[in-house]
Amino acid sequence: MKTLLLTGFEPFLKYPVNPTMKIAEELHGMEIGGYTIHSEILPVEFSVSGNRLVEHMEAIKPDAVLSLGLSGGRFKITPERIAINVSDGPADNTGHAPVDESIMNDGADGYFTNMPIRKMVDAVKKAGLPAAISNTAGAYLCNNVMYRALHHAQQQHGMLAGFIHIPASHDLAVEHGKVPSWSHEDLKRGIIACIEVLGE
Ligand code: PCA
Repeated sequence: MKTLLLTGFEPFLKYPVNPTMKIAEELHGMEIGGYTIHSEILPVEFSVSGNRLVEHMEAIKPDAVLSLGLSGGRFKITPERIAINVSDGPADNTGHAPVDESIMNDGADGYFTNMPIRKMVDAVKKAGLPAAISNTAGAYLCNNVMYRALHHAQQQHGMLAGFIHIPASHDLAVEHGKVPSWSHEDLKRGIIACIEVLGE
């Protein structure tokens, strides 16, 4: 059985709930598509999140690493195509707001995911849920973590790495008041459909 490192994020900015956290926690220990899921929750801190993810990759030595992030306002499940070597955006959970910083001075400008994102999108749609490939993960923590995972995975031959942004859950939308939302069960079903593709 292969191992999949699955990560979710803590709440951040104006989002008091992060649905990726609950999905990651609930899938921990499950077997999906030939992978045993090992979940970890990442902080939303530029100086910590990427390093923490790489530490988990080194400790767990997974065959694949898939990170989940909330994209409040999106209304589909969106596997990301590319991570760029930029950190720029609003304050993280420590108050740090980078402006036009590089993630890694010696890193490539960008990395394409090596996960089968087209097949993931098709599988989510087949499960009756809206999905699309996203061509930008932004320049905030999600892009940061995706970039670090792909940078590290390149040195571990054959390791798959990818990122999926998901919409708000209903419980977040009730508290937030102004984001489109999905049920937690549908979000989780969509992510399971994506992971099943990895086993094909
Ligand atoms: N979403 C943020 C960071 C944490 C999260 O869940 C992002 O899209 O960058």
